Formats: sequence, structure tokens, C-alpha cells
Amino acid sequence: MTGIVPAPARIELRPAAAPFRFSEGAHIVAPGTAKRIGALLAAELLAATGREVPVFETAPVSPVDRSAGISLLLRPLDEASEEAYTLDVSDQGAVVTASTPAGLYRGTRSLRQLLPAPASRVDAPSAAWTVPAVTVRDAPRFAYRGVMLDVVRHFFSVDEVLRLIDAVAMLKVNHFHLHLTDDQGWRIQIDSWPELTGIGASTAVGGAPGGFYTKADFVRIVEYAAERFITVVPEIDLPGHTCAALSAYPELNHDGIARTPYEGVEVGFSSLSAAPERAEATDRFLADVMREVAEITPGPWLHIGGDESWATPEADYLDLVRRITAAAASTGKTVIGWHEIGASGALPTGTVAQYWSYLVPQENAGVLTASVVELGGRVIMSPADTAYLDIQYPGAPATPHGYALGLDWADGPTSLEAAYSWEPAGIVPGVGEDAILGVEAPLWTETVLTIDDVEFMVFPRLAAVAEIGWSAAPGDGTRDYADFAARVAGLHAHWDAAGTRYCTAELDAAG
Ligand code: TNX
Repeated sequence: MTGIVPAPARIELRPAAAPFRFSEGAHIVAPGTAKRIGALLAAELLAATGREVPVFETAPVSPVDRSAGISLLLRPLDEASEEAYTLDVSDQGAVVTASTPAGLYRGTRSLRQLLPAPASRVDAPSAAWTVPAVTVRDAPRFAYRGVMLDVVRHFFSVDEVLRLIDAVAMLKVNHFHLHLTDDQGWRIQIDSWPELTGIGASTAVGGAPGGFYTKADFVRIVEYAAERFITVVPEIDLPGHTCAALSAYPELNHDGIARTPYEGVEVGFSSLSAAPERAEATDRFLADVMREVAEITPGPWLHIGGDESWATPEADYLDLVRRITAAAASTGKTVIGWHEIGASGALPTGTVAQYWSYLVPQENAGVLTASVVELGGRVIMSPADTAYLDIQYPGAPATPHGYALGLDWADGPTSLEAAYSWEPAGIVPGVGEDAILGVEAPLWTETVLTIDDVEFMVFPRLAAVAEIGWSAAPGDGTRDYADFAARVAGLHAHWDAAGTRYCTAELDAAG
């Protein structure tokens, strides 16, 4: 089936019309600042075909040559979103228009999906490809469409992360949240507290190798993502989930004694100290870490965690969240925290809550989330029973390495249909469309050891969350799962060609 994931706002296929032929004379026309998107697309096509696809400032004079061209044009569009684009494909060429480079880039992702799968290979034999005649008018529903990778429980190299960024960019994801610190490790260089990545980065779950990103590594990730119009969101998880920091620096502990580095998977046992005798060290730590992370983060967000601080007495939690969020906000960034931070009435202006309870809010999750909105903030929806990428797929086998992949605590396993069948604006009372910044699918990596396993858990489920974030809300409240599943099946050949792993357990079960 010809289709695009996430589904565009409007798409008109003209099966009877002559297609666009991408062949020998293929070239890209990309004037002005469109050039960098043209160059990126040309590099992808070069990787696929082994042939240079020239990028021109202006269209060739001859109509024959023109018809072999992909044009990327910056024009004002009648759409508020800077990611809006149009795509017109005919035997006269393929034309993407947008009012910003980001919109042009999103449009090229649609074009990439309409090209035949060998275009996603790294070494396709030179091929004459066709793209069906089509008109697309498209813009996202939500401004924030994210994916999260936990690089603490298991660590992933820069190259592995870049590869994942490329794969998620195909689904028009525009935020990449890196969970950089937790009990099992501290994964980002902080010059003023070097033992964070000395002692603090030496461990991972189950004795797996530790590791961390130098600032240069992190900047490479940020820049690679930015070329794809993806914003990196760094998370420093505080005040719980801090055993790695507490093992590196005794002065951060309430008793002044360093903790033992941790390789288990339990949560909720560690905490920064709110004691007055630790205030100087703790506040210096917070200010230094926030400043250094903000310095290498061009994006507007700083995620401070705040989840599952079960070892922090309630009054201490409120005191620490106030100090942590103030330190983060003083860098000029907008603070994001897991929804538990809604317990605090002293959050900086515009603070965003990331909701990770269920489709039916558990305990006080709904109230905490709504409280952040009442303070003037917005919400990122990551309901764990549908949007978590680490919850098992039904029927998914153990990995070739023999361990079970994925957890099941959030009402798992989660089917692709369940991941697709939810409505962000209908979950938390008092948190409707206007209060929702967007959606995010997090991948926690307690059971996920290799980048192959990462991809296996991310795809296809991320496609469901990406579509909920991008595509218009269904008028009658129900999304057409059969149509979605058919379009996702169309991506399989692209994933195969690109060497991206994905879970087929449900398809296998369906025969
Ligand atoms: C809960 S979700 C956590 C993480 C775990 C995850 C496993 C959240 C904010 N905290 O610490 O890794 O469950 O699914």
C-alpha cells in the first residue's frame, strides 16, 4: 500500500497519472537556505545509489532535465506550524515547499517513504525508481513529538545513537530525550565534578560496561540531530535516581558517606539530601551541573526528572524540587519534569510535566499533572500502558542472546493496536488539547542491551506514537488501525533495506 507514516493531513494519490521517474539525470534544486536540506537528501541518495545527485541553485532550462528533478522551495504557506509542507509529485518532477527549512526536511521524509525501499539501502544497486503521482498538504497536530533513550541502564555509543536518530527522523519525530543519569550511572561529562563520570560512570545494569559521553560526544549528537531538525532534551534525574552521583561524591549524601556503585534494577532507594549541613555542596552541585549541561544544549529544554523519589521524605522532596528547578531555570532553559513534580507549587514559569501514568490516571497522577497546567505549564503525554517502548510486544520472543526483552509492569504486553488507539487530550481531567505540548515514547533499557535490541523495541511501536503526535485527531474519536497497520507494513521493506530491526511478533501471530 502506498502511504506515509505519520498520515499526512491531506493526501491525494493519482494512480492513473504518470509517476515521477528518478533516473540517470536525477538532480535536486534547492535555492538559498534550502541547500542544506538538498545536500542531506543528496547524501542519502548517494549512499543508496553510489551516484552523485547534484544539487543546483536553479532549475535546469530543458524541460526534459527539469522532469528528473526534486525541488525544495522555501515559500510562505498558509499554515501556522513551521513544520508544515506540501509535496507535489508528477511526471514533471517532485516538489516540496515549506516556509521554513524544518518544513522542507519533514517533506523530504514523506518523499523518502514514497521512494521504493532500495532507496533506504546503504548500498543499493543503481536503480531507476518511480514515485507515484501524489499531492500532499501536511502540518503536525502537536509541536512536540519525542522519543526517549535511557543510556544509563545500558550505555550506547555515539554512532549507535546517531543511527537511531536517523531512523526516528523518518517518522517526523522532532525531540530526542536522552536520559543521562540514574542510579546505575552518570553518562555526561561535568568538568567541575569529574568523579561523576569517573566512579559514577563505571557501572551499568548487571555488570555491563559503563561509559559516558564527553562534551564533544554530546555536541556531536546535538548537531547531528539538529541537522535533522530534532531537538535534544537532556535529562538529569533528581533528587531520586541518584546513586551514581552519591557514589562519586560523599558530600552529597545525608550521612556524608559515599554509596556503593549500583548494578541492579530496583528504583526508589536513593536521594539527594535536603539537610542544612549538605545545602552548600548540594546547591553548588545543582548550579554547576545545570550550567554545564545548559552550555552544551542549544535547545530550550532541561529535564530534571523528579520521578519515583520514594527515599526522599515529602517535605524534603518539595524543598529539593524547588531548588533543582530554580537551578535549571536560572540557565534560561524551560524545565521539564516527570509528573510527580506537580506536588510542588513553586515551579518556574512554564514548567512542563511529562505524564507517565496510565490511560486511566493511577493514584494522584492526574491531579499532579493538572496542577502543573494550573501554574501555567504544559504537558507531554507518555502514558506507560501505551507509549512506553520498553513494555513487551505480545508474543515477542527472548532475544538471540537468551534474555527476555522488555518489561511488563505497565499492563503489558502492549500491542501495536493499543499503542495506536489512544487520545492524548482525553486522559487527564483538566488537561485538554491546548495544555498538551505533545507526546513522547520513552525507551528504558533495563532489559535492552544492544542497539539491535533498542531498534527492535522502538519499531514499530514508535510509529504509532509518532502518528498520534503528528496526525489530526480523528473526527469520530477512533483511529483506523487497519489503515495504519497497512501503512506500517509498507515501511518494513524500508527498515529491511536500511538494516533497522523491528518487531514482527504480532504479524507472525496474525499469520
Ligand atoms: C519507571 S517512568 C521509571 C524508570 C524505569 C521504568 C521502567 C519513570 C519516570 N521512571 O526508572 O526505568 O519505569 O519501565
